[in-house]
Amino acid sequence: MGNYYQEEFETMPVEEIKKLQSEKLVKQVKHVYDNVEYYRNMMDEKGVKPEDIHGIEDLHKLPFLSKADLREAYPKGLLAVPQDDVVRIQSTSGTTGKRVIAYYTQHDVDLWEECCARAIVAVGGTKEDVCQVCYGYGLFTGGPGLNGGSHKVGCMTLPMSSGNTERQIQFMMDLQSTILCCTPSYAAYIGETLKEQGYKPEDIPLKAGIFGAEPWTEEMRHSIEETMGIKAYDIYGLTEISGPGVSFECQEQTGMHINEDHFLAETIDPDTGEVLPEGSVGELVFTCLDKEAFPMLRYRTRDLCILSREKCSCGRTFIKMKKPQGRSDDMLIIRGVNVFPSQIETVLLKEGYTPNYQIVLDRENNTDTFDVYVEYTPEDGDDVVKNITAREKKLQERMKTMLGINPKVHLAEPKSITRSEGKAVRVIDRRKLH
Ligand code: DLL
Repeated sequence: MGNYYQEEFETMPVEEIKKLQSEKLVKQVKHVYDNVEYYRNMMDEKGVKPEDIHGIEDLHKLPFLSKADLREAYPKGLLAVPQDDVVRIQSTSGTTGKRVIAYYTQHDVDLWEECCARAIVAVGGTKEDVCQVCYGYGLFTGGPGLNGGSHKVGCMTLPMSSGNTERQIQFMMDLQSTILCCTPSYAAYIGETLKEQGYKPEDIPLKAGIFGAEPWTEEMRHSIEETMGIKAYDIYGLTEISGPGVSFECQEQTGMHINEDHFLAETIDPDTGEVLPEGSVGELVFTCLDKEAFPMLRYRTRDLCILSREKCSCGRTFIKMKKPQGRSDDMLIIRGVNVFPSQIETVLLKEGYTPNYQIVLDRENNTDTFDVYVEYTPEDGDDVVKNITAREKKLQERMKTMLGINPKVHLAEPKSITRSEGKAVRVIDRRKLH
């Protein structure tokens, strides 16, 4: 059994959660229909009225919202309350086109921060902890979300934002931070810098990390845990739905509990839109059950993952999502084969390399070229110089087995690949330029 921030909800029997979700959904659909012309038109087009929604069993009748809708309704077309009720916006950049702007009433901010507080308590956080938040602050939701959650728990909060790694380490040591919140790629960088400065895991005051905002593998988790002597937990979220804390990991570390009293999750077949049974890989779709200002209904995230309601030893009853396997739009198609950057990360870490890599794609003679740059570690230095070709060949073979196609692997000097302080840039796709 674990610690909870809001035990009444986090451990609510599943039947009761579903009842609560049904009640909230009926009200939410009416709120959206009455206040958001854009979605009202979509419902009218589909021939659905709020009266047709009696509970979660009717969810499938509602139309999906997608990033394209957000773009079309930009900037305020999906706002569901008068602007005077809005107290905050957050925003995220898409890969193409306009930014997403999400709006919050005070109720929405509280709800979001409570979700982040649940995540902090789930990793063992209490008011005695010192929580160092090095997600970016500002428009990005990472910093403000975890900052608010940390306040709610009563931790001493260090609003560091990302970057300036020397200063991060100085504050960590001087103030004895116990919980670190940042992207996993930045955590790996902080860990690498600590190691270079001569700190051993037992010298580092941290006990836990709350890492998310980008895909990362189990291998990367183990590598960070070892370097820093901590437990590394996953946290997931997206700006459209609120920010970090849509789901969070508990001490079991086998997937993230979705805050189901606020966010209703489905997985669908990304091609047909058909709702899939729990346990199969599909695109995650979320419905916000009680957000006021920006209440997305059936929002397609593009994230691919599996939902599972297996009993959890932490006592939480919320459904779990497995680590997202990547976004359907991050998937690379190289010479016709589907490749996720996370597969490459898995191979590298298994073979004893660091998670510092970059994939470069280009086209030559109408064929895709596929190069993977991988750093060797300073300790490997002499051996690499002697055996570079053999080492590259071995990695290449391992990747071929995992991916089904052959990349060209280049071992690069330590520190030659740019480090990330936020979301890592793993792929440079020059094919688009031709
Ligand atoms: O990244 C919110 C966040 C901040 C989550 C801090 C966790 C921690 P966006 O910038 O809108 O919001 O990006 C959302 O990032 O659809 C996923 O593709 C990806 N993502 C977020 N968390 C994870 C995770 C924030 N734990 C998009 N694992 C999402 C894999 C993640 N991908």
